[in-house]
Amino acid sequence: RAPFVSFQERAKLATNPTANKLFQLMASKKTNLAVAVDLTVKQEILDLAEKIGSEICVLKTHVDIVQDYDQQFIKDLQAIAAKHNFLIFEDRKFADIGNTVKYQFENGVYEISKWADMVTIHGVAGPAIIDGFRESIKTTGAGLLLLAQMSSKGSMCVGEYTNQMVEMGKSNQDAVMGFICQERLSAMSDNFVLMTPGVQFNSAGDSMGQQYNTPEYVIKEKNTDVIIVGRGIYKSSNPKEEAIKYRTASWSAYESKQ
Ligand code: 5IU
Repeated sequence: RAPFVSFQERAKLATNPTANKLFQLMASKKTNLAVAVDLTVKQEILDLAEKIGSEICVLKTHVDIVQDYDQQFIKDLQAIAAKHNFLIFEDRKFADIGNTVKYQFENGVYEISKWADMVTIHGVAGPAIIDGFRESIKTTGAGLLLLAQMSSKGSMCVGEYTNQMVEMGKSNQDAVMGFICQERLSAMSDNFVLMTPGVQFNSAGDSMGQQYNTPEYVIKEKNTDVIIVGRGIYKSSNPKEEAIKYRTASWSAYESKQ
């Protein structure tokens, strides 16, 4: 395994402002737990964010599933993020040509560029997709997360495609803050944040192709940095208590690598 480098040290190596911010936040708050809040009513999202905000480094949204979305929702979420000190990650999975993703990022109902600290990007369109974000993130300092691997069964983000995504990140280190991946590959340098979805303590998966690993396995064996937990937390009868369990498990797994 690659030698251990602490989040504090990785903050100094970070080439993207949000990567720097997130490494520092994780080190000071002592949490590498991100929560995927896939709820469809804004008040439910805000209530959950308020409950678990103290335990997390990142809250991941799918803003296009919120049935009663409005700009106040974003203001309220940002206030909770500021109060509890976490970042907002819109998992938009942009995939079109640069000119189109620029509109999708900056315009439309959601105006994602105005509020997201980080967004996800597929590489199918080729590296020039990143040019669609460059101008906007120059002012906000937001980070791009490249989808190098997926958790779902039969994912086609594998092999040479994955290698090319890592190369795409390395050639655009100013804009790219890290990767969504299932494992640390040797080519993934320490300036990048590695975030892993498909995490749950006790589940074999779901009926729609999702596959799960435990926090320990992901952080320790697969050597990534952040776990992304959705239903394992937001479907729980006591999300706060469950978030503490995931936080503790993933943080001790991180510390055990020292
Ligand atoms: N997500 C994945 N797998 C991936 C990618 C994103 O599950 O490879 I890229 C998203 C989908 C969902 C969250 O928002 O992460 C996982 O939710 P559950 O923990 O409820 O499965």
